[in-house]
Amino acid sequence: MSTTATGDNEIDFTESGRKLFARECDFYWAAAKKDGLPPPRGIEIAFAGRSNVGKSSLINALTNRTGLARTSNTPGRTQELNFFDIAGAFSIVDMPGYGFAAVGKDKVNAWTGLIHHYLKGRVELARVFLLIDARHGIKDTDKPILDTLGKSAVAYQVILTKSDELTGAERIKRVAEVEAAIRKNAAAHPEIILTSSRKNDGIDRLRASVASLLNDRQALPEWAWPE
Ligand SMILES: Nc1nc2c(ncn2[C@@H]2O[C@H](COP(=O)(O)OP(=O)(O)O)[C@@H](O)[C@H]2O)c(=O)[nH]1
Ligand SMILES: [Mg+2]
Repeated sequence: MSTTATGDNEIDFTESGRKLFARECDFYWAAAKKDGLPPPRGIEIAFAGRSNVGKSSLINALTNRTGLARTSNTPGRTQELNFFDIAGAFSIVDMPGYGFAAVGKDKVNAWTGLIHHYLKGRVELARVFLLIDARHGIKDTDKPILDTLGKSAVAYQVILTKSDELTGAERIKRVAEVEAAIRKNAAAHPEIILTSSRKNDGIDRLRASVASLLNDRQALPEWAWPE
């Protein structure tokens, strides 16, 4: 359950989150270069993470689609920032996966440049969901993006993926470890969400977190307001 404190009351955004993601989702823009970003049309929420972390699978699970974001077994295939309109309410931005060694260095530098440019300068960007594979935790390849997020004004929230691969005890240990690692960073949202796209675990919680964020920004459409 994701809640927002409003005086004495806690609002439950679970149903709001479900409604938000049950409507149309449409791809509308791909940006491969810094000067190729779309004209602003409202709040953007970006998904970032290492190649193969399960980002496309998570976006598909969130939106109840099978092929919205392309999932593949070939790491490093998504090379642009892909923008999706969610119910006319906000945009999801699927960022290129980083940390994939088998592509050329020039290409890696170009992607890194684009990612960092977007994270640092985009006014519409309300939050970055930073995906971390629950099996591995935070790795050295995650450090550059953590540094950038720490320096930019945008808040980020860690989402652990593939939780189905861990036992209950391993999950608890991993969450505690990642919490400890980000605790000192003011830009980090303290709540870590454990997810499995495969088992549909944590998906409602993530949707609720998005609804709560939109609500904070006065951008939650009336049709998705909590009852
Ligand atoms: N066990 C498990 N595997 C997953 C899950 N989500 C994705 N995967 C697998 O991880 C690989 C990469 O997934 P993909 O969504 O394409 O990752 P991306 O490169 O970050 O977009 C694929 O083989 C998926 O089947 C999950 O929730 N659990
Ligand atoms: Mg992908």
